[in-house]
Order: sequence, then C-alpha cells, then structure tokens
Amino acid sequence: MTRDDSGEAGGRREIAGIWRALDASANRAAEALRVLEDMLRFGLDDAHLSWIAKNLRHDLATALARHGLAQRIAARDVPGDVGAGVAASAGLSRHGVGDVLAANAARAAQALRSLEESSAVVAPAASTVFESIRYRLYALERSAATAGASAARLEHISLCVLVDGGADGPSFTTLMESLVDAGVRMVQLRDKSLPVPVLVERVRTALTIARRHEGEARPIVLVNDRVDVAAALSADGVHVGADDMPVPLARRVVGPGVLVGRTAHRLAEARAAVLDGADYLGVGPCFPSSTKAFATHAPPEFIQTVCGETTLPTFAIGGITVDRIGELAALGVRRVAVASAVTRAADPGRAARQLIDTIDRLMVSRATASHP
Ligand code: 3NM
Repeated sequence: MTRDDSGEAGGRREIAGIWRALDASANRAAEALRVLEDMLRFGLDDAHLSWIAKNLRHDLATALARHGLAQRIAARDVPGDVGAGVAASAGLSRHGVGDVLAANAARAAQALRSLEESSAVVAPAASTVFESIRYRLYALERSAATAGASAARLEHISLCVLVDGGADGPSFTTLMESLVDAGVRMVQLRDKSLPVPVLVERVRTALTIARRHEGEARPIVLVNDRVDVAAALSADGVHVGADDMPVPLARRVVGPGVLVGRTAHRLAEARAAVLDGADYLGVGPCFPSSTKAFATHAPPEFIQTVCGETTLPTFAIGGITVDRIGELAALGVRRVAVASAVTRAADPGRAARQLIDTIDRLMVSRATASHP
C-alpha cells in the first residue's frame, strides 16, 4: 500500500509511524538516562545528582506506562525500519566521564523532544510531562557540569576567610596581605554595615592584592550579598544567603565563570542550590557564632548528609575554630569558612595558617584515605 492509496490508509500509516517514532524515542531516552545515572553514580560519585537522574528515569517510565502509551510496543517494526543499519556508528569518541555525561544528556534531551512531538499527536497529556522531564534534565546536566568544574577550580582550597571592612583602609590592607601571605586562597568580603562606596574600595583593595599572584596562588575574592558590587568590580564571585538574591538571578547578573556560592541551613535548601547552579555551598551554622546570631544550630546529620551526597565543594561555617576541625572531619567536612577565628585572632595570618595546616592534616588526608 502506498501513501496515495487512500487518505484513510495514509492517515493510519502516518499514525503508525508516529507510534514507531514514539517507541524508538522512549527506548533512547530510557537508555540515555540510565547511562547518565551510571556516570553520576559511579563516575562522579555524586549521590544527590544520581538520585535526581534516577527520579527522571522513573518519571519517564511512569509517563510511558500511562496515557495509553504502552501500545507503542505493538507498533514496533524493527525489520521495517528504513533507518536501521544507516546509523553506522564509527565508534564512540569519549574521553572521560564528562564526555559520556554530555553525550547522553544530549541524547536524552533529543529523545525527550521527539517524545514530546510524537505524543502531542497521539497522547497530548503526555507531551507536557515529557517536556517537564526535559527541562529537569537540562538543570541536572548543568549541575553535573558545575560540580565537575567547581571541584576542579576549588580543589586546593580548604579554607575561606570571611573578612569585614576593618577599622580603616590601611588596616584592611594589612589584614588582606597577611592572609594571602599565610596561604589563604579564598576570601569573602562580608560587611553588612559598610556604606557601598567603602565596600567598593575594600573589594578593589582585595582584588588588587589578590591579583599580584598568579595561578593557584591567586586568591579568589568573593563579595557577600552585593551581587551588583561583585559584577561591577569583576570580583571572582558572590556569596548569597537565604535573604539575598536567589542563585539563578545572581548568576544572571554576574554571568558564567563567576562563582556563585550559597549558604544552606536545611537539606532542601542545599539540594535546591545545587540544581539552581550554585558553584559551592556553605552549610551551617555548625556552632554558636559571635559573628552572626542564630536561634538554633544545624544538626550534625545535616552537615554530614550534604557533605556525603554532593560533589559540589561544600564549606562548613559558623563558630568554627581550629579545635573543631577534628569533629567536622568526622562528619565528612573537607572545607571550612571562618570569620572570627581568624579576623579576631591576635595574629590573623598565623591563625589562618594553623587552620589550613589542621584542615590539611585532618580533613584532606582523611578524604584521600577514604578514596584511594
Ligand atoms: N553565616 P564565625 S554562620 C556569616 O550559617 C555566617 O549561615 C553563617 O563567622 C551561616 O566563623 C556565619 O565567626 C558566621 O562564626 C561565620
């Protein structure tokens, strides 16, 4: 029978083709999501992201089992597939986990788009479900790429020091120089009371001092809360909390390549920050803090869960002193952020150096030991 035999036969044939496309896309999407999940689980060791991939795969399977879509299997016609054998893959070109992730995220996205189009003809209610899975997939892919890039960028950074504007410009300069000389590679300028012109001056000073150094020795300078100041001065990043600009909006302002950090006080906040595209997390408050008052502290299980489930660099924060490093290490913490333990010490550079050495001894060596 040809397409011209009759309008009805042609229509039937066309619909059968839609079902076959739908069937092929369903298989492709499921396969690609499975590979993605395997890479996130075994390649990246990221429990949170592999759990998201698993949810996507389950939600796809559920959608395919509903909306009358199971009948796609009856339409399957492998011998009659004019595309079979045409693909002639020249062998897969993959050079690591990142390549496999990217290729399969793209494959899953294409297949989901094809599912959206085909199901719009035969099962419109399913089409929007496939669309939403596709958008969740984009967020997952972006988070996986961010986790990989951030882990590499912050690999050698175990301490972030939060500094305020200081008594005046010269004392701020002295503090910054002593921290950088001590080996501090990440500084966050956090001063809620500073007038913007003074904050701008301090950020400029911090950037000038940082940029005297090259490569790994160049400290990252972040601005707390003030996304506008960070963007205007081309700082290395901005740190936002629950009361500040949301991560996706901060990202829109500072653009790609600029770090956006987010503090989380609850597991849901940490997970949302990962999917929102944050480059690193702060988790706390771990202990009573003289810098910022909190009614309650973060339970150790929260800190442990976040550090265990995400590969995004995560800094424990809140009341941390050198004496606390051991117990935080036992929770799986590898990085800490401190203010008073350094800035209120008699010798801030020395305090910072002692923290870095202790972290390297108790946290970094521990992480290396558990991941041979
Ligand atoms: N944010 P210190 S704890 C700024 O948990 C800040 O969100 C926290 O200073 C949070 O090391 C904190 O002096 C204070 O306690 C960090």
